Amino acid sequence: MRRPLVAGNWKMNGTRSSVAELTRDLVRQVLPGSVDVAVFPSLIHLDMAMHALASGSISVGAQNCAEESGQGALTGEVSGGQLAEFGCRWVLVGHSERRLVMGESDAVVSRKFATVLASGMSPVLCLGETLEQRRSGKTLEVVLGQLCRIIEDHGVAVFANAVIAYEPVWAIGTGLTATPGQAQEVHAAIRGYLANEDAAVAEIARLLYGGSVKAENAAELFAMADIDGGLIGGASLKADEFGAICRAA
Ligand code: G2H
Repeated sequence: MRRPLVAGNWKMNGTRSSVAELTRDLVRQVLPGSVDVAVFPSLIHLDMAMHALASGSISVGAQNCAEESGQGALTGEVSGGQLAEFGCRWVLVGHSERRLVMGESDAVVSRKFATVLASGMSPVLCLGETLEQRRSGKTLEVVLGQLCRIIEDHGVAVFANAVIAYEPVWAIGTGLTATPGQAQEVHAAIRGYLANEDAAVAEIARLLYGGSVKAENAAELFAMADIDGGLIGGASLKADEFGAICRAA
């Protein structure tokens, strides 16, 4: 019933020539009509990617945005309004690399989430625990705590227009993937948490899994009841593999 979404997070990768090659090869992929597909290039490659992908069904999002939606004196920042006007449909919010490396707090993530929505785009809210937190049995406390902050600030109804990506930090770029059972357990807890607030919203909210998803493990992850697609990092930089992941959704 929920339409799957497969999103490719290119992170800080790519050159003009590699992006030209990747987008050319993505356009040639046979993608299922039943799946939404999106890519998230670096800001400097957004324009190239949008033009190259314009003829197909792949939408484009940004990996980050400022907390503000307008324009003004904020050197180096790009606002939600600017990204929306540029043609972005989605923005990643709260990716663990930004939480842990850039020090983005739950408060910052919450303000960015609101800005993305107010600008007319859909946030992809990333949640996830570190290895230490998992080992000390705090996975659900951490993940649901991150989610709770957004619901407290903005209400649960926002998840009719926002996507959640569960990405265990220990599985990101490490080659370690959560087993389908481990991922499903957390996804079910996220959906259950949403359902306690609003059953209808919980039913339509799309929950993606991210963390070393590859062509070889995508199908078994996507077969889980509460996994509605994936947020794909490294494997999204290879058009053939990304296409195969999309076809597994
Ligand atoms: C998790 C994921 C994409 P990777 O960050 O967001 O990256 O698939 O490389 O683990």
